[in-house]
Amino acid sequence: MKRSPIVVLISGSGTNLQAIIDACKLEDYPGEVVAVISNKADAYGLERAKLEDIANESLSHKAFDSRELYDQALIATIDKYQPELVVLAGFMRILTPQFVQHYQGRLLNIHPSLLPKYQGMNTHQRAIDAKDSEHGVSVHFVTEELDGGPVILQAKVPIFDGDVADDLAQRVHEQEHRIYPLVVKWFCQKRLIMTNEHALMDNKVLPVSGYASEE
Ligand code: NHR
Ligand code: GAR
Repeated sequence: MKRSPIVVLISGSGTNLQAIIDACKLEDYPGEVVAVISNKADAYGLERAKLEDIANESLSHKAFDSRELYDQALIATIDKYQPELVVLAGFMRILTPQFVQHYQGRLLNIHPSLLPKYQGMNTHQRAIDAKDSEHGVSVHFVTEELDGGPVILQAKVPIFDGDVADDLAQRVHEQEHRIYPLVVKWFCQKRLIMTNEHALMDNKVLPVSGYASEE
């Protein structure tokens, strides 16, 4: 079986990266992480890549005068590895339309909220402040609209009385590590396709909350 080459973009600790690397070690997994790229030189995820003998590079946005120039350099860095799929795993830079178009339909993100709720930052605190009884995580195709691309899969977690943002982050992280490798697998199996702003799974349009949502 040929494994689909995957490039993972990170900015931080890379626990989602690790979950995907670990899944790729399974005998029948259809993907392979060929490179890890960080916009931060001190991201622990780069150490994870080194420990696994995976190519890794840091490309700091600070060395570029504009987002357009940074994203051009990022495209050049990624395309050296000829990925079929580019995975954002805690990558914290907003990407230009030019970048998103270049990888249209093969760019995934994991966002720590039940989208369309809580796009942007500080999602756990915002869910607590809103007195929500549940929270969660979404994997979606990346489009030009920030955190607005079609949702593929979500997982929910409860919010308990007295929870602080860190409790919730931890609970959400466990779910992230389950669902991201699963969605990556579906993509590599060619079961998952993005067409004009919809996600299709096995040729069926997915509902707004993604696969098997009861809403
Ligand atoms: N780019 C596009 N075009 N579309 C999306 O859906 C994207 C994206 C880039 C990143 C991840 C995202 C998230 O899951 C993501 C989705 C960073 C910011 C942000 O405001 C917002 C959303 C996401 C990631 N970044 C600041 C910026 O100025 C920098 C913040 C920092 O460095 O700490 O780029 O939430
Ligand atoms: C994850 O919780 C991910 O959902 C979130 O950052 C964390 C990265 O953790 N992403 C965003 O907030 C994007 N704005 P990790 O580095 O351990 O995978």
